[in-house]
Amino acid sequence: MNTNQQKVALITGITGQDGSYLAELLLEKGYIVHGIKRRASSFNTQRIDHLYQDLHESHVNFVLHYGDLTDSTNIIRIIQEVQPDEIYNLGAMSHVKVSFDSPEYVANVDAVGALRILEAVRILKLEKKTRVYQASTSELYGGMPENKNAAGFYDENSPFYPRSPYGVAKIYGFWITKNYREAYNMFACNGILFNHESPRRGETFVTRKITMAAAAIALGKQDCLYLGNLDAQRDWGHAKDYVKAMWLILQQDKPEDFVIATGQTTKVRDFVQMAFAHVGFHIRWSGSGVEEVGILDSIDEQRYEAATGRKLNVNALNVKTLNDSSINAERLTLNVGDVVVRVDPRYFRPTEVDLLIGDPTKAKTQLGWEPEYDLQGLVEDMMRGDIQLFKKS
Ligand code: NDP
Ligand code: GDR
Repeated sequence: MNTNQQKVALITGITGQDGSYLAELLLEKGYIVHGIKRRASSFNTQRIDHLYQDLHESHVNFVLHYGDLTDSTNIIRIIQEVQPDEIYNLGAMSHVKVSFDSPEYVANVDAVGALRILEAVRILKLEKKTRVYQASTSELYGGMPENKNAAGFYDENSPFYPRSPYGVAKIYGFWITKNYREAYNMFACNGILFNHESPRRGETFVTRKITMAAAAIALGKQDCLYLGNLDAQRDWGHAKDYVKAMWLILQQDKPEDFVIATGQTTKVRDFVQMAFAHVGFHIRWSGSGVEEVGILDSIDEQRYEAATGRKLNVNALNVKTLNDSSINAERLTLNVGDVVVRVDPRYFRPTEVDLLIGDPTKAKTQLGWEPEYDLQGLVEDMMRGDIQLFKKS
């Protein structure tokens, strides 16, 4: 702790979805928050710009450092300077599909990066002071049906079987964290978090891709959404709830690993329907395999207007979505019966994780963790965010 008794946290991956929510949470709790950001040729701090503080002010609670998880010297130097009470290692190349394209890089960042953090704490003799949270993932389970528990969930005792270079790299992160805990008595913990989303979710993850497309199509700015496997099932929660669990994990008396999940699983195609339903669009599926399409079956006019603040031009069966002359009229026409979702096999993965569903019982009983959002609340939060985004742009 520093002289003011304020706790000091260091977050890797602070510019990402979880890093930004966690930084907000820790600042609210009175922490001094340090974050590591990568140098990029364009701005990558949009999610945390509202937290920025001028370093010339007398007391600063939020400090960013340039750094990279592939660079041990820089990790050691930052940890030495910051002397954190808690490190949250959230930095990662986190896209499962992209990990098939850059497997060696993913191993370097997601696997060896976790080691670099732990080893820096050990080299600097901070084992007794610094607690480490490692961002582990439900991808470790790989969705193997035979590895679920008797009740049909993945829990802290379920065996792992990763199905991507990302999952394989993260399994190293999981085990090296556990090993440093056992070998050096470090307070190092894994949160095995199932998928969590938000209006700040990266735009190429499936939920955000869907909510952005549903908003854009409803506002006449996009014609069609192209997706991969519509039948994949995920246990989706809200990132705001999940960062609370990260913090709770590091506040326990003993270092342990926890599953964080909702205990519900939903198909990608059902998430599509929920997102479009927010703007009053009912989607009907037709065809099969790569030929399957989502067709606009009907529009609930009241819902459309309530969600978008715009009027529909209803014209018997010929329904126009928008009545806004400021937008290119050719792109505005959308008829009931039009295809708004198509399958594109380019989004299929060489090995897929078909179904994930987690059992959060240990987190609920031991941490007292309770999520505030259900899936409907998550979808609404994301849709509201994306409608605002497209109305502004
Ligand atoms: P994001 O992809 O939104 O954020 C990843 C962060 O890591 C970004 O700040 C990114 O920086 C940073 N990063 C990437 N490469 C490096 C590197 N070489 N050195 C330093 N930083 C780097 O992920 P989320 O916020 O969604 O996830 C946070 C963590 O939790 C990740 O480790 C992810 O694998 C894990 N996880 C996520 C789940 C989810 O559903 N969201 C579920 C389970 C685990 P930049 O902004 O510059 O790209
Ligand atoms: P995931 O998330 O791989 O579970 O990893 P993602 O949203 O990318 O995919 C979820 C499922 O949707 C299917 N899918 C598509 N996915 C993407 N990205 N784009 C598409 O067009 C598409 N169509 C269908 C996928 O095949 C998959 O089955 C996320 C990341 O945040 C990881 O970092 C984290 O560890 C895990 O969640 C838990």
